[in-house]
Amino acid sequence: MSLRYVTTNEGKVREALEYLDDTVTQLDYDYPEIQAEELGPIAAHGAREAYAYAGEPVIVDDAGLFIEDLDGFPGPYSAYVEHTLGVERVGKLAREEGSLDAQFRCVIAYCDGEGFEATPEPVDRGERRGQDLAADDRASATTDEQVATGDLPVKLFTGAVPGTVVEPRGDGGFGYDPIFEHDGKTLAEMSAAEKNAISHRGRALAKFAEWYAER
Ligand code: ITT
Repeated sequence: MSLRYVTTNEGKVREALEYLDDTVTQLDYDYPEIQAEELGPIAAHGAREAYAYAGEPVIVDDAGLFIEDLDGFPGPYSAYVEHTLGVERVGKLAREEGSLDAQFRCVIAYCDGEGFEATPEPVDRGERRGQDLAADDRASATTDEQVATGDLPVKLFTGAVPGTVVEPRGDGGFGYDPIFEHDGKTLAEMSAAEKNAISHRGRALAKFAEWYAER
């Protein structure tokens, strides 16, 4: 059965190829995202939307930079902040504020319309709209699809890497890589393999790949 990696971000796909075989292909679809403080529910909702769109098994990948010294900013708003403020200006904050401890986090969310055996990895069961909502609420859900996909289980795989926000260095990777330093190097100064070996995405994908091989 084929698996689609649903993302608009080719940088993510390049990294994922080290963990997933070539039956996995990118589906360049910008699924609707909800707002939440944690990446898990955002990724789970996105996986349901992506599955409804693709009609075949999907993973989505939601990631964010959480600067601990700034109460987790920009966290789930990382894409918005990259596109508005820009990565260089987030790096400048580091110069002004001194060293900023941070974490990069990633959640890989898998949905294929089926249920899951219990494993240590959590399952998001959504709002269970179809069963729990009153008839009036169900009627007001915007589409039948929302009612149909709202309670699909989604399996979540998380990964995180600690680091420090610094002024930009290096020209590899993508997004916030030039300003995220781990163990003396920014992620943009690492080769793809070096980044994968320590990164939030690499850790989440390694867990996913092991589980998926058994499925
Ligand atoms: P999709 O939602 O289509 O997958 P996106 O780029 O919008 O693509 P996210 O919402 O997960 O993806 O990304 C959050 C932000 O974090 C965005 O600005 C990315 O460029 C950035 N980002 C994600 N993974 C990263 C990584 O490994 N290194 C540096 N920046 C990363």
